[in-house]
Amino acid sequence: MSNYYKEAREVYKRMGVDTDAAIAKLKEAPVSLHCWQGDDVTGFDHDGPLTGGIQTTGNYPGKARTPQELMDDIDMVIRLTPGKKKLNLHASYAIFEEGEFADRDKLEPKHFKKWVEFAKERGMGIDFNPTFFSHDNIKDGLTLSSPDDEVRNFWIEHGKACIRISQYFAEETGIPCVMNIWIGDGLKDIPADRMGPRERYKDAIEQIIAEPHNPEMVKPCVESKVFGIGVESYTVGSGEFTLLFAATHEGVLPLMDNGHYHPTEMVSDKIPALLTYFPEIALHITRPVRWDSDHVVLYDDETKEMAKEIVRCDGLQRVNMALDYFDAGINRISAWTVGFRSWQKALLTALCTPNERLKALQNAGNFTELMVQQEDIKMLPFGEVWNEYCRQCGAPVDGQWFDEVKAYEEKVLSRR
Ligand code: RNT
Ligand code: ZN
Repeated sequence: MSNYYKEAREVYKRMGVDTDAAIAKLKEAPVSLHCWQGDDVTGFDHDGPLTGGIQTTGNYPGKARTPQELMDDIDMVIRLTPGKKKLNLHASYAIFEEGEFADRDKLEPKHFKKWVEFAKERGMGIDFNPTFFSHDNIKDGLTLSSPDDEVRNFWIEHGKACIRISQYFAEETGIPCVMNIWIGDGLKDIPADRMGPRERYKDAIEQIIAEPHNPEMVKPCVESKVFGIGVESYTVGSGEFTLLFAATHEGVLPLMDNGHYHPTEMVSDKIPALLTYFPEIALHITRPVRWDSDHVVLYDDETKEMAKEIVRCDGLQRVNMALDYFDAGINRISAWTVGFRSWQKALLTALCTPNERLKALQNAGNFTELMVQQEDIKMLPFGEVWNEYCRQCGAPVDGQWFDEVKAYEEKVLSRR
């Protein structure tokens, strides 16, 4: 243990913060690492473009093209980041044997066996996402809300298959699987019927979650959105729709992606609102720049504020945290690493905040001192606590991991 850390620990102690306890707590909080930063949300089951109103921008060389390459890259990220992880997979990352193929409605647990082995060897649980985009069977931009029975039923079957696969993940790893439903369904221009698609979507999700599963081990979520590229005028799975769906369906969690709100709406403020009602919620942590641009998560104000809310609501066990961003314009390993480390920093900062003391000041109406203390906290020697956390996790401290990325780029990524 470094003398710098020992000194920092004393500084924090005087503020009423136990940094050793903070470090110990963070080590136990899982964060879901999204597989899709490694290959620009391409997956392995199709050749077509990324659809569904989302977009990766940039053309940095070295993207993963095969399951093995993606796994190798994830291993790099695991090495370069502290903290407990789950693996977050999309259905489009199914791994087929030579010559084998199963369409989305026919996917089976066996198509994810290699991922299960990968996760188990690394002691990780797995979260899952049906893939309702990048596929030919999307008609007029609609999937689960399509008026075409054949199209809609295809996607309902896909959802059910994903419940079965989620159950398999949970059984194999012994860790609950969070299964997130997000559809890009919407309209580019003024709708003639806003309710019909929502009624169909509601019925479709109900059919999907009726697929047998252990509710302790498989946790379906519904993710909302404001708009997507090409679907600017109407989104079926809007904020109200998904929140009310989760509120009225036992065992379904609302999932908030902080790129999916109007720019002045803050997910940090929504976290305590939802935790007042739901036993558990889920998050997609991203960095929206002007729109749902999915930039790499940084250690910025709103990221810190979201982490603070989770921690001071005592929500580390109730909030299922997942990263969701995809930058194709920079080294993808670095993008993954910076984002994961930033979220870890935000959580550790929150855990090193004298939350009880600050709450007491607020409740006593002592707003002058509250402001002073909140400003003082910003100058605490957090970097030393962060370094200590990295060391204890066997991960490199800041300033000592990027060279490894550069070497990997030269040796591996540049040859792809
Ligand atoms: C899209 C949603 C969704 C996706 C992933 C790939 O706007 O955020 O969660 O990013 O499923
Ligand atoms: Zn998302």
